[in-house]
Amino acid sequence: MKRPRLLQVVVLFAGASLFLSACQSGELIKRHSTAGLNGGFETTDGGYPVNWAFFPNPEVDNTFQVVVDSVEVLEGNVSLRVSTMPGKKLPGFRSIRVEVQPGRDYRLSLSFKNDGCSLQVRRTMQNSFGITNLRQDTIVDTSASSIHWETFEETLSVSGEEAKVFLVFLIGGSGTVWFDDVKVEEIAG
Ligand SMILES: [Ca+2]
Repeated sequence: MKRPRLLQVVVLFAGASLFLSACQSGELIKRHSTAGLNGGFETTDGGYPVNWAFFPNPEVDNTFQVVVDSVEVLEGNVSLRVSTMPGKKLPGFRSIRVEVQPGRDYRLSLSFKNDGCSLQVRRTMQNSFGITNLRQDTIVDTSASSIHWETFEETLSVSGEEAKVFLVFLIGGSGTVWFDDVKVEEIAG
């Protein structure tokens, strides 16, 4: 009786290990407890801006490069530069969840400079548990290259059970995109 149980435990453990290693190789995130959204990409750890999740893991997948850039900068001292080639997965990155309050308005803004890629930015609203997606919109969808920084800005009215917002950036094609100055700020009412 004992042997099959032990086998089950071993199989379960092996399965869990595989799952964990798949998660770890699937994306890269360096966390920092006080950096917040880090939308200017100024706080870094080991060459990556903290509190942003990059996928696929740029240290594993060579079709996706992530660099903190001090040359093409809109805000502060650095921007985020990502370079892509067509690969198995559409590369991108995701913000942390920013807390917002129902009944209030927020100014959501972000800037980018595109050289050859297609870019989508999706905004997702979640409830306070951070597990239910209540509303999702594509707020940027462009393939236009530009030699200048482009800024997207919207007024985000929070309602109902919405309590958190996060952004997902998806980058297609071959080229380079710079990002800087991502903000979610309450509009004083
Ligand atoms: Ca910056």
